[in-house]
Amino acid sequence: MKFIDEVKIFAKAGDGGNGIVAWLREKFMPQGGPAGGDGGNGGNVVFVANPNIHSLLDLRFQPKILAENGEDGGKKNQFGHAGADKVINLPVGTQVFDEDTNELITDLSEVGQEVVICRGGKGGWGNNRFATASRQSPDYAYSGRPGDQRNLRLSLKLMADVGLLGFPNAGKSTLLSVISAARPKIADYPFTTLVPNLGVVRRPGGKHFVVADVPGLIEGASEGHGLGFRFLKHLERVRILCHLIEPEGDLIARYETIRNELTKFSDLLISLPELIVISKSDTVTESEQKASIKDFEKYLKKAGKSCVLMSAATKEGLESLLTQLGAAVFEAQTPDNS
Ligand SMILES: Nc1nc2c(ncn2[C@@H]2O[C@H](COP(=O)(O)OP(=O)(O)OP(=O)(O)O)[C@@H](O)[C@H]2O)c(=O)[nH]1
Ligand SMILES: [Mg+2]
Repeated sequence: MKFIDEVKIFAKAGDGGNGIVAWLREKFMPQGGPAGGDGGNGGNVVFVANPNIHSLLDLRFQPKILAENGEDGGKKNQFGHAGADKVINLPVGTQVFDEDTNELITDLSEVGQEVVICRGGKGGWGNNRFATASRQSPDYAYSGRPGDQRNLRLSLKLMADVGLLGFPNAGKSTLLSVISAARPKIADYPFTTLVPNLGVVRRPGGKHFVVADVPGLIEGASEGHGLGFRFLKHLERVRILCHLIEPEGDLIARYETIRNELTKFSDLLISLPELIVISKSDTVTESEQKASIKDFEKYLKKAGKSCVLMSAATKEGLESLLTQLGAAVFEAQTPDNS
C-alpha cells in the first residue's frame, strides 16, 4: 500500500434542517394551531484513530469530507431527521491542523480516540415552538444553522518505540526484517527504503515494542539532499533512537554527520536517548575491528557513550541489542516499576 503521511482536505459538517411554518388543519379542529416541526441537526465530521489504518492514502481520493445535512421539519410537528455523522478512520498518530491558522486541533495518539472535528449545525425551530398564550399563530420559523467547515492539514507521525536511523545501506531494513515480521525491501544500493516501515518486536513475557525504519540520511539532508528530512518527523515520538553505522572507514565522521543533520532537524530528535550500533560486524575480521572500531569506541567513551557490535546476517550481538532496546522502551513505559 502506498504510504502517504500528509494530506490537505476540506471538511464540512451537515447544516441543520430548517424549521417550517405549518398549521394543523384537521377535520374536527377548525382552529388548529401552528404545527411546523423543527429541522434535524446536521451530522458531525468525526475522526477516529484506527490501528488497522497505516496511511492517509484514502483521503487523497476524497479531499472533501461532507457530513449529511439535517432534514427540514415536517408538517404536523414532525421533526426532520438528523443528518448522519461522517466518520473517518485515520492512522493512530495523525495530527490534525487547521490549515488556515496552523493550529493543532487534535493529535490522534490513542487507539480508538474519537474527535468531533466539525460540529453539525442545529436544526431550526418550527413555528409550533413560538406559540404562546398571547401569540397563538406565529407565522415564522428558524432556519437551520450551518455546519462548521474548515480546511485541514493532516500529518501522520508514526507511533513507534524505537527509530532506526543511519546512512543508506547501513543495514536498517535488514535489521528490521530479522527482529520482526516486517518484510521491507533490502538491497545493496542506497535509498532502497523510500518510505518508513514499522515492525513489531516480540520479547519474552509477552512484551513487544514497535520499531520504525526510515529512509537513510546523508550529509545535507537538511538542504533536501537524498530524501532529505521528509520522513524524520516519524522518529520524533520514539523513546530511543538506534543509530546504525557500518564498520568500515571513518566511523566518527559518519556518526557526527548524522548527528549534525539531526541537530538541524529538531531539538527534540537530537535530545532523544540513543543506542549506537555498529552493523554488519561479520564483514570485518577481528583485527580489522580493532583498527576501525577502537578509535570510535574511544571517541564515544569520552562523550560518555558506548556502542554495540551486531550482525543481522549472523545474528551476533542481536540478542544483546534487543535486550538493551527493550530495557529502554519498557523502562520508559513503566517508570514506577522499579
Ligand atoms: N554481510 C552483511 N550484510 C548486511 C548486513 N545487514 C545488511 N546487509 C546488507 O547491506 C545492504 C543494505 O542493507 P539494507 O538493510 O537495505 O540497508 P538500509 O540501511 O535499509 O538502506 P536504505 O534503505 O538504503 O537506507 C544489503 O545488501 C544487505 O544484504 C549484515 O549484518 N551483514
Ligand atoms: Mg532500508
